Amino acid sequence: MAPYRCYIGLGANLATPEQAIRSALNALAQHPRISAVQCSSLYQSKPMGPQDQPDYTNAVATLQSELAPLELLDLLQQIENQHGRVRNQHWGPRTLDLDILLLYQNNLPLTIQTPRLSVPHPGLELREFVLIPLAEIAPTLDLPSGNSVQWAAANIAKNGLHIIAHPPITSL
Ligand code: A4P
Ligand code: MG
Repeated sequence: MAPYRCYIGLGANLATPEQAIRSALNALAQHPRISAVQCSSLYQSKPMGPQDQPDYTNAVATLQSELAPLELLDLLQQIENQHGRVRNQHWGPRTLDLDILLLYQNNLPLTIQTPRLSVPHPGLELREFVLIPLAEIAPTLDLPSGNSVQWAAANIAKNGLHIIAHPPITSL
């Protein structure tokens, strides 16, 4: 089975968000069936959804995975749970959220529509805190709309999004 090239959105806005994102990246980089983890800078963003919650720290990472898509989702949810994730309010505050944004196999984009997993992530092109970090690591990638990530990132309202830290150390 050919490996998957995966793009993962990371977000957190409770406890110690930057630490949660760094620790999640380490967990991914150390997994035996994951390699070549690379991450964007860390960004601070205004909350999308309910405004009575702290600002978010967001980043986007890319990695190569031998895990099938649902196995990858299981792993991401396990890492969320290890970081104290409690699911309550939709779009509410969270210690760690890991979303699969895009998947490629043999350089071809995959479309997945199952009750547990929608890929491409349906919110992908509407979120400045996804597009701008994604453009940092994969500017020439084409989005489901046909636009390049670079174009979409340049044309979305920034909503105060700004870099707060260099890209975390990554595996090769
Ligand atoms: N699921 C389906 N497709 C996917 C996918 N591609 N990746 C399912 C990951 N999970 C996927 O997610 C609910 C279910 O989605 C999972 O069980 C999985 O089977 P969840 O994380 O448990 O719950 P949620 O919060 O209701 O939804 P979701 O989609 O994670 O929330 P969002 O849309 O990511 O929004 N503001 C800023 N600035 N930055 C943020 O990162 N994040 C949110 C959360 C709100 N506001 C934000 C941010
Ligand atoms: Mg999620």
